[in-house]
Amino acid sequence: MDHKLFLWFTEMQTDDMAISCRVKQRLHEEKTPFQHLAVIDTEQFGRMLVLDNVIQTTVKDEFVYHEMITHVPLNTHAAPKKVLVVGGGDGGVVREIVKHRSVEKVVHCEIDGAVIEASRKYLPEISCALDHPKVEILIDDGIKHVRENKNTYDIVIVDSTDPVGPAEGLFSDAFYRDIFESLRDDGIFVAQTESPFFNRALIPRLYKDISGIFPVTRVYLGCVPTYPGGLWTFTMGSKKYDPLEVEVTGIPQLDTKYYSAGVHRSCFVLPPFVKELLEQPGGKQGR
Ligand code: SPD
Repeated sequence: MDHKLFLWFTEMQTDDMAISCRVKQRLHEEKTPFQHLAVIDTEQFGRMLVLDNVIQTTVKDEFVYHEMITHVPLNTHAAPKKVLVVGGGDGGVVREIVKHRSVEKVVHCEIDGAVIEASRKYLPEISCALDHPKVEILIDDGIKHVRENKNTYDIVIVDSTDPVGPAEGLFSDAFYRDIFESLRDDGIFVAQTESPFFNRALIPRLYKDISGIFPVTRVYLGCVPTYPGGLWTFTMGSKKYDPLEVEVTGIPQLDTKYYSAGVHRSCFVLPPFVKELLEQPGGKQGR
């Protein structure tokens, strides 16, 4: 009989639930000053970036997350020129931002340079815009950068890992206040805010913090198969523009696979169990 050894990567997504992917090849592994970093090639999702044993992005499903965290805020703003990305060392958000003609400058502030280097080498489809002439890469602490740059950005996108370890401070009220200050008068901020199934305490807490600072706060959804539960939330804080008031017929045709003018609208339609999360102490969604 012909036997073949199968190797599997398993992420414990909660204490009681895991995702497992059959591994074709282990491409890279290192311990950086901040985290354990691995790039593996899997049968189901292709090459995948894994930080501290948590799937960050895969070549097969990355487009959902990167398009949704980018185009929803950028198409809510009238003409975003200067954009800050905190985290997101794989470059997927940067790749989406440079599709916008109004953008003149992207500052990409990633604390762990090793993530950028590994992504350049093993995930070229995702990292391909990191050398774009509009992009400036800073290997620095995003919390410090935001604190030191007031009234500077039209859009701030926080593409973080989960709220444990190095990313914990990126989910704090103090950080959101500094982001508010770093934005221009009509600026918009968006962050990935985890799973409505498995982060049921976190989402209302973030919603309360952000809506205590920004006049307009909106939560929206995307579906990322490799993230716990698939359904994923993003939370937007805006000083002026409301994404629900965007004239969707004016949204430019971009080269996207998940985001569209219709999705710009539909992603804000929240199922009752998600709405209920936002109605916990912390107030209602909106202005
Ligand atoms: N549970 C994993 C959440 C990861 C969110 N950040 C992904 C980074 C992709 N650029």
